[in-house]
Amino acid sequence: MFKKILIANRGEIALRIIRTCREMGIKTVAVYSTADRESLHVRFADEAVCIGPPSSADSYLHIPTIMAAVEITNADAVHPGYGFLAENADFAEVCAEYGIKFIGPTPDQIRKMGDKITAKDTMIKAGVPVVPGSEGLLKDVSHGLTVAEEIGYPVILKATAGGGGKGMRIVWNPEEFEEAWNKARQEAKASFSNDGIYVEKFIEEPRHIEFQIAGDQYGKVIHLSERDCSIQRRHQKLVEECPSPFMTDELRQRMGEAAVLAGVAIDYEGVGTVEFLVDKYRNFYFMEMNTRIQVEHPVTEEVIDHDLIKEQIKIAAGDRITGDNYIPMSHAIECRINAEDPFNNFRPSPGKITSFHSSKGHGVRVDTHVYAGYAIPPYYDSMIAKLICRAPTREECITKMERALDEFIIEGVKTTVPFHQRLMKDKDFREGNFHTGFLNTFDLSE
Ligand code: MV4
Repeated sequence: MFKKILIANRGEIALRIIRTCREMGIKTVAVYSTADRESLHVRFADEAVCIGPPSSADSYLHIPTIMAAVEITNADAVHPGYGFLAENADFAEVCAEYGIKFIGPTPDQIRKMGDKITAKDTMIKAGVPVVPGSEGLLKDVSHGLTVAEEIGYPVILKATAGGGGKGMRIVWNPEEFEEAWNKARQEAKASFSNDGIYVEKFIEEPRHIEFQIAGDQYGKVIHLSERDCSIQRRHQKLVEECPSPFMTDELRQRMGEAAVLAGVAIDYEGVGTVEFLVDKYRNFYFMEMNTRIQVEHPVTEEVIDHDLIKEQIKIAAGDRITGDNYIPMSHAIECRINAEDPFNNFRPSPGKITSFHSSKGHGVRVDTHVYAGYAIPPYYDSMIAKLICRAPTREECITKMERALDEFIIEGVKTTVPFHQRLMKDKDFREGNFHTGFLNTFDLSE
């Protein structure tokens, strides 16, 4: 087992990883920017190294400084958390060159899933269902128009270097195609320095249902059931839950099998997520694979009663996975509490938290790095807490969430708590009647 893990991250996930390391008897090293001096991950780690100024590019994303911190503290492994360097194949490669274990998949696996065309092609070969579309990149506009005609409108243009919604364009008819193509290429080139574009059938009003998987170093891959992440706004998830209200035992069987096939196809090592689009007929299609621990991992932890960070560390250390696929034993919902003003277009609301009282009680979990007196820096993401509730049924879980939201006190900054309170009362939400476009027509004032 590792003796000392450096956590190349900040905020709640850094704290989350430190907690598990302590329980496992592993020493921890925090890294922090000058904006995070007062953060709890700095306080609770065994050691802490300042790695630069507030700007992420000069601190949490700056590989040479992080490797220097690894070297001076003698860490034998790095946990990247999510965001920042978590899906940076070059970072994983540098770690390998230094003889440091990167807690996550291999650089090759990260690269394969980072390029969306390669990922899709890998899935086709593995027998995982994908959305009908172009085979590989589009050569030019006329190639795109031909493929679009074949699969039928509407279609969606996507950047092969994209993901998470960046660089996508929906095209409703052939007349719109050329302009959409030009814009998609420009955007992709500017954002990713890669203007490779592909096209696929646009699935209308889909649900986003993802499967948590885990693979060990000996080729065994299992799934740990699904998370429904359809409640999103501009590709930012706000609520995640398991089981998906749309799930059936039969669909979980089929999707779970496909998720495991996806993992086996790349000999996946570590914990990862296979994202699917699911249409109203319960057809499902591979969308992307995330090669990291995700923000919403507590939902799975609650319903299967396992510590996923612990599993991740054990897999990285060479342990074998012994169990079989997991099915949920209860219901869990996570509400992301962001320092944003939901009544003002979710505008970020950084600043000092003057008063903080976290919800508590049976079946209530709060993952957070903030406390009364903490100042939320304006440089990073605005998530300040994850409120996770667990109960035997979805109805009880929503009731518990309403109670937990009502007793959460956060003063000094605006938060998304009122949004969640309104959502929990929504008839369609309560009936499980929603898709990824749900929030486009959701009115907070109602
Ligand atoms: C799609 C789609 C419909 N049809 N692909 C958005 C994020 C990126 N991972 C892929 N996304 C989508 N791809 C086809 N062929 C709709 C979306 C999409 C979406 C997906 C999941 C969650 C929220 C979304 C919001 C808008 C669009």
